[in-house]
Amino acid sequence: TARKTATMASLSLIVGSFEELAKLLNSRNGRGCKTDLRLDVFCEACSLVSVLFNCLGLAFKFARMEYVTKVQNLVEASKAYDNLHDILDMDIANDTVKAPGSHSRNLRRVRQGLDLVRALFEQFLSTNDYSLKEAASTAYAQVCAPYHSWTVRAAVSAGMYTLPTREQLLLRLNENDQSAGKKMRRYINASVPVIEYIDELFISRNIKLNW
Ligand code: 1PZ
Repeated sequence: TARKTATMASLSLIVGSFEELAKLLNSRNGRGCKTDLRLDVFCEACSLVSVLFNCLGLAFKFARMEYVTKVQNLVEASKAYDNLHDILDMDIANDTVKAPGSHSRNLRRVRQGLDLVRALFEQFLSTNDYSLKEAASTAYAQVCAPYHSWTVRAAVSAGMYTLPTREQLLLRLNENDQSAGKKMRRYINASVPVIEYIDELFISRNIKLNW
């Protein structure tokens, strides 16, 4: 079926696109300067990640919507702004960096999504004895919970009980323990420089990351 084909190579597609981003960030432009990350290229990689949410079941539909809507907002922004730093500079000029629905705020939230997946994969790889629920709970507590309201944290914690097993997740991703492990490790390595690059955009403009 279409859905099956769509999820077939999903992990490979995600990993490949983040490795491309990491490679771009490691390269220098013609003037020997660090390369800027283009918003449209970034959004394309981020869009692929949402496929993972299809494998987590109905309870995480809300989380998926939440993530997809914010990526979509950035896709819209990419029609007017070339690079990630352009939306920050624009929001700084308008004093709207943290304003609800602003591009910079959505960038911060999407960055949280990417980091959540990274933390989940770290937990998944750390031991075979961890259920997906335990791995996801730890990842969520590390990356997102500190910034979420009590209501959101309670809803997420209830949703954790509906997560599939490790085996079901691997099956839905069309992976086995070994193939998934390799790709998860590659995602971790490739996403770290992307996440650090985004953090540096905020920090270098004197914006703290405590929100
Ligand atoms: C693959 C990872 C599985 C682990 C499961 C953990 C599930 C996390 C559920 C997150 C629920 C998000 C609920 C909504 C939170 C919003 O209040 C905030 C603030 O939004 P704003 O006020 O700025 O409009 N949104 C966020 O913090 C965005 C967080 C995105 C995290 C979810 C994305 C996961 C993406 C990966 C897809 C697999």
